[in-house]
Amino acid sequence: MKDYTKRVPKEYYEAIDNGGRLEEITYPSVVYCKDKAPVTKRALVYLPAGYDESKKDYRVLYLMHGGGGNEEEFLYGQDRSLSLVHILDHMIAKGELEPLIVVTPSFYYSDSQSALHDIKEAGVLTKFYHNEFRNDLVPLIDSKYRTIADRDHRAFGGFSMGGETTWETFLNCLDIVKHFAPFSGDCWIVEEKGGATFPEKTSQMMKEYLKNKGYEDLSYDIFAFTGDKDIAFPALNAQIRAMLNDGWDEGPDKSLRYESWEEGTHCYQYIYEYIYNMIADLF
Ligand code: FER
Repeated sequence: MKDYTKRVPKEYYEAIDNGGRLEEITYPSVVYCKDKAPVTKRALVYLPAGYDESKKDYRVLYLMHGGGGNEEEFLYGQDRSLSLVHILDHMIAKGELEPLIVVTPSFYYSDSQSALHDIKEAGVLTKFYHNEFRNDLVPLIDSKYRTIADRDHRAFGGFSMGGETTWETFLNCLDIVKHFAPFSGDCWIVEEKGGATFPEKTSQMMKEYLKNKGYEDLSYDIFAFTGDKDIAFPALNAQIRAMLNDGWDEGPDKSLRYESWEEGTHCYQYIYEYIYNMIADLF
């Protein structure tokens, strides 16, 4: 059994010379959950060290923030005191992680301020986000950057409401993404925090949903991670247990891995520990 309990080395939180760099992109989209009004969206793009000098194509990991967050949150934490960029730089420099592109978008849009503090409203945005991902963001990233533009080399992960977004992306975009990393967030296909209230029904409805989309034979790789002191633990844990009982980890090239970090709570400090431990295994 692989050990997923290693701590991020302290020095990985410091900047290195010749690390990767960030670009900010904006792109046209529409308000998919409401009136299809045009909006301009924003995302940050991490280009690993060597990107500019090489002619290589790179894998892409999309990472979605949680409720009340924004495009920067996943890279710097809720209070901006951390840096996932430094951790990635160190891992890549040490050869612990193949260089990759990381994209951090947002499910919020310019007029969605009320959803910043309303989890129900945020849940509508996370449910609809896959439209923007498929129609607007992925085509842009694949045209603007040197990506390996296929499902085997695309991953989507997210924290909390970004975990919910990850499950919705799994259900709706399995044809274009193979790897998924829901961190501390359950799937709200049945209802808000339905992973806790209706775990079996959540698992069954997800199966039905994939079947109706014609995705039931597609391979996938889900690596869920949370902490046992995380507010999302009861929901995600119950959902994953139900999914494992339902055989989601069985079948050709279908995998569902799940880890829970001792004492882990609902914040990026722990999410970075999870990423440090599992990202090289994700894809
Ligand atoms: C969950 C528990 C909490 C979850 C999301 C939250 C998507 C979000 C809490 C917040 O933003 O306040 O299981 O799953």
